Amino acid sequence: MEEAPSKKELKREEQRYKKKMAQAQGVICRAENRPFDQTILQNDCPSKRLFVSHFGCGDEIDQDVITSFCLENGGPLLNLSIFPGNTYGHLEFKEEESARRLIEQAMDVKNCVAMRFEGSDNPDRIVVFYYTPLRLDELKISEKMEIPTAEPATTGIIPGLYVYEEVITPEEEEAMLREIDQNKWTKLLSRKVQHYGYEFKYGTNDVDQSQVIEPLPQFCDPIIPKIEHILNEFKVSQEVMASKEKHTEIRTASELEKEGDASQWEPYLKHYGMFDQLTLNNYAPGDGIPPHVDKHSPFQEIFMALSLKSGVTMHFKKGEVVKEGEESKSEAQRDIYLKPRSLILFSGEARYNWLHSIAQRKIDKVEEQSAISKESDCTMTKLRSRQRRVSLTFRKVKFDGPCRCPYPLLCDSQ
Ligand SMILES: O=C(O)CCC(=O)C(=O)O
Repeated sequence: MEEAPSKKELKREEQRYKKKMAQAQGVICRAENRPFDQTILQNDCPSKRLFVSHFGCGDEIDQDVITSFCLENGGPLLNLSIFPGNTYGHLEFKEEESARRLIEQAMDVKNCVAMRFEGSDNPDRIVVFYYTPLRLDELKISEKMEIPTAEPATTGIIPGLYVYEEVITPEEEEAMLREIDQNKWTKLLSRKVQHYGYEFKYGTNDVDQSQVIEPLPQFCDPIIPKIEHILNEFKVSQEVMASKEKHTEIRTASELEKEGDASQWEPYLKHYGMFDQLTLNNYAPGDGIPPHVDKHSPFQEIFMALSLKSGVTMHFKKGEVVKEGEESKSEAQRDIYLKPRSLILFSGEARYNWLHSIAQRKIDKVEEQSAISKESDCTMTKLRSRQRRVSLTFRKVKFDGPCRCPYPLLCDSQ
């Protein structure tokens, strides 16, 4: 049986808690640059919003431990935001009652709720909670982090964009990078590149079609069967293919199944063949790529990009919505977070009518549903530090004349 702590030990523990509390209050009030009583509320003035402080480095483990603690000791959460490199975060319960329950259950010292940080690498750590009247969007820390909030990448988030996660294992990812790094990187303004198959020509953004083609390099071996499997889902319309004047429509097998008749469609791969041009981009944290569409006429409709090592927010901006006899402009924009080892496939509107880019930043902000909370409306805002990211863009060179896509605004042929 564990011995009960002595009076002296309890006193020491209380002093330690008090010191942590005072430190946390000081850090929050200084960083928020507001008077104490507008920043932190006393325990007899409850609020459904709380500051949480002293949790460690603010990584995903911290976020999960704090989430579990809040759900168990409080109730359903609406949002929990922690910011890497900052020692405090902000959370909001659905109901004030939940915040009150957490404060009451875990209160050790007046005006302070402290939890032992079990699950972290430092189980001795004490985490402190305070009521606050401030909403997340009122915090100075949020302003400092003025970064667009990205949504997790999902299929259909933009028409024609498909997303496939964990297409390779972490071991395959490491092995690919080792091989890739044995080859020479060419330095551009804000990233480094390698090209395979046809050489990519910057300036005209196309390829030298007369150049002798090299097969895709061996380091692609783990991903090629996955790409084939994905491309096998795609079909092209025989009817439209027969007419050289029309844009070739593309559908997936499951879309055709829903629509009814698949007999007039043939496999995309059979018609166009496997990708034959590959561009590698190496981004250090802070690097990016300016807004662009992959030039329409030199490449077939479908292209794919694989992310290695780091996730990143990709910004998409819609060109123009083209309607018959009418010119209308749309400013539609999406920020989409691509996970490492995920593959995105561009087709249709996403390929032809949306510019994509990566902003030059070191941190991305992602809002996602909590995997821990059963509540479907509990969102977690996470700041993710970028690491080195290497992307592989697979394209198929096109020899059959100009592009006839229905999006002339961003088309080099129309
Ligand atoms: O890094 C990426 O995922 C995108 C690369 C890209 O847009 C390009 O190579 O044109």
